[in-house]
Amino acid sequence: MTRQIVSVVGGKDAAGTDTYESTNPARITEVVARVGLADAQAFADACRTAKEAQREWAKVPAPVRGRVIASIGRLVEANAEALAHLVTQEIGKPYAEALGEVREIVDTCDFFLGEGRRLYGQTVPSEMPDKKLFTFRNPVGVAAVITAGNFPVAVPSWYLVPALLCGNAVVWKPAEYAAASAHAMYQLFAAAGLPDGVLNIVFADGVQTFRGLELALEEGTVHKVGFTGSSEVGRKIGELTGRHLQAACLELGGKNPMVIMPDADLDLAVEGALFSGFGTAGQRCTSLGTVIVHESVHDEFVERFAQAVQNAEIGDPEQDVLAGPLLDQKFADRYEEYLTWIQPHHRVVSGNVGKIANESPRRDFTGDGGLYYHPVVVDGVKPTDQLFLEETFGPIVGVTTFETLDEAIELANLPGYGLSSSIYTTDARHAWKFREGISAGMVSVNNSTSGAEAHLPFGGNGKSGNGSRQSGIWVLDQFTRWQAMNWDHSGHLQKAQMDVVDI
Ligand code: UN1
Repeated sequence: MTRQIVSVVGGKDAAGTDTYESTNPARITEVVARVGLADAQAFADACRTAKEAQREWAKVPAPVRGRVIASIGRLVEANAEALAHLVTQEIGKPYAEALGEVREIVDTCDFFLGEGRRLYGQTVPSEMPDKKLFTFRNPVGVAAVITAGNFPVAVPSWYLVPALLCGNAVVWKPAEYAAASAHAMYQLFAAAGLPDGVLNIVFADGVQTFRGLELALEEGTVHKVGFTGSSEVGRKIGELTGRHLQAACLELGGKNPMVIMPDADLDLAVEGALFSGFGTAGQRCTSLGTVIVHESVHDEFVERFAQAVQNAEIGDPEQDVLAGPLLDQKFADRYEEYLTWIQPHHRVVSGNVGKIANESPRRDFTGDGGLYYHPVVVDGVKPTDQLFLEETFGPIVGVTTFETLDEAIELANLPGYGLSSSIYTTDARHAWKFREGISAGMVSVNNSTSGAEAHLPFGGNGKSGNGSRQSGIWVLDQFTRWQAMNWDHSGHLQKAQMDVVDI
């Protein structure tokens, strides 16, 4: 049954001016939802509605807001399977992963419900007697949250939950191709007792969203932008918000390296590379980009890795598979472009790269016309190759070699992203050296590049973001502004730096 969904602003459905069809990538003729799309003015109006609602929401004591977050967590948990099935149907994420993704919303709520009873400020000593200094966290106001569809519910919750807990209102613009999943999550959040207008969901295409955001920033109705998506769009959002003297929270792409030392446990490394590279069909921002393997273990690693990839189950995401189809037609088209980056000097050790052989690389594994591709492993990648330097959002992993750890670290940093990274080694000294040298926001030792836990700081540097961090206590700095207060009870004017007590 096709769902009909529209934006919800101030608790009311808002009809769209255009329609988008969100389809099931495992059966591309199946329309999951018909989505009414808003225009720029409607986006800006939603921000105004949010601003009004935020005034009252900020007055609700933080522990009470924490109780609402607790209810959201319970509601999501009670509806986890239905939501996960919808995610699988709409974006083709294997069901076990989709359930894990829903679990991540609950984890996020579990963390922040208690933060409602902390949200600590500080008492700070003054340089003068009879004077007290304090700090407070104030909400920023309205957060405009623009999210991708590869994690259609968990990653949005990383913004929504802390933003709401801190006393902000939110206008959330999810990816159109994941609209039904986002709408279902919105309904669970709304049912937990959020006052109308505190959380709003607006469906719009990229152009209208950008214009709407521009209008809202000019009107002063957006005070923080959270964006997860490509580095290219992130740069535009960063420029726009920068013009309004705001720093957006940007979570962008990655070209995440995995270094394999000669002393690594190769079984573990193969398993890690398989999941990092091809879980979620390689469509996580934390997915493995390039394996940087020591030349002494290169041949053995590549042979075992290629074998593991050949044996991996790709197919119906409702089944127990490593990967399902790509997210959406747009992503499949883009992925086929990335395949053209494969050069004659490369050695394709797994998968089918039909473009080169003049045939489609798509593989109809289930016979339902899904957007499936066989995972590709490309050996002999050079540091000057596009395949080495740029993100390839999809099931393709490059392999290159190194001689010294210093060289491996240099190679790992070379593409200029800085989201996730991994090293496989049994020597702790190598792991510590890698941690210090890698410019990534996240480092794994003997583990996948993907699969960060929901209470550690998540985020990247360079082309992966502007240093902002989500999750855990660190995200509080995105959704609150510090306010410093001094209170003098000496009964006379004490001047800082001028009336300092001598001893
Ligand atoms: C993303 O792809 O945008 O660390 C986020 C991970 C997941 C989140 C990925 N928890 O792989």
